[in-house]
Amino acid sequence: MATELHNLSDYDPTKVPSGQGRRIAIVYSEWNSEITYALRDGAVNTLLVNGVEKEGIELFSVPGSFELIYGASRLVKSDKYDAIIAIGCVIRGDTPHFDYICEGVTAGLSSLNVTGDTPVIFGLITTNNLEQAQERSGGRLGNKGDECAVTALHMIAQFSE
Ligand code: DLZ
Repeated sequence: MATELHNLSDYDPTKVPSGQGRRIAIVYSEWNSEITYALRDGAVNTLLVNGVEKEGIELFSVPGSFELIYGASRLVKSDKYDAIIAIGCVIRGDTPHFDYICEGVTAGLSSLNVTGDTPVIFGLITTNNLEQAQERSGGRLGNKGDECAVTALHMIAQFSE
């Protein structure tokens, strides 16, 4: 029996905390930019729809997903944001490089959530091919950027003040 896949843009708008007055940084990678720009734009749009002001959203690009760790770390240390969304896309190739990047980014972003005082939301898409990434960045499975934005608002509401 096939597993039903979750649509990443499917959320109950009545249950999303308002983002009014919140400050959110999005750090996104330029690798696979067709995908990461769509994820970034999805996150921005969902934040705006849920009350975050345009001035409350700041965007930072880094070359590749591996650099999301340093980028997010600097943003955590700045203490300027209520949440940070890290967006990247790693597509499996012919070598084990995929595994090293995925493991590195996952460990790096995870450690920021343990050591820092700002939630870092995991917006890394890791897929076997471009089609799977397209499906998750505005395609038939929604947009992971939307999911990250909603998650950020929940984390802020739960743990701030
Ligand atoms: C080198 C590399 C490769 C092969 N693939 C990807 C990828 O699919 N997605 C991604 O975001 N970045 C990739 N990179 C770049 C690394 O993340 C990193 O920028 C370089 O190894 C330099 O540190």
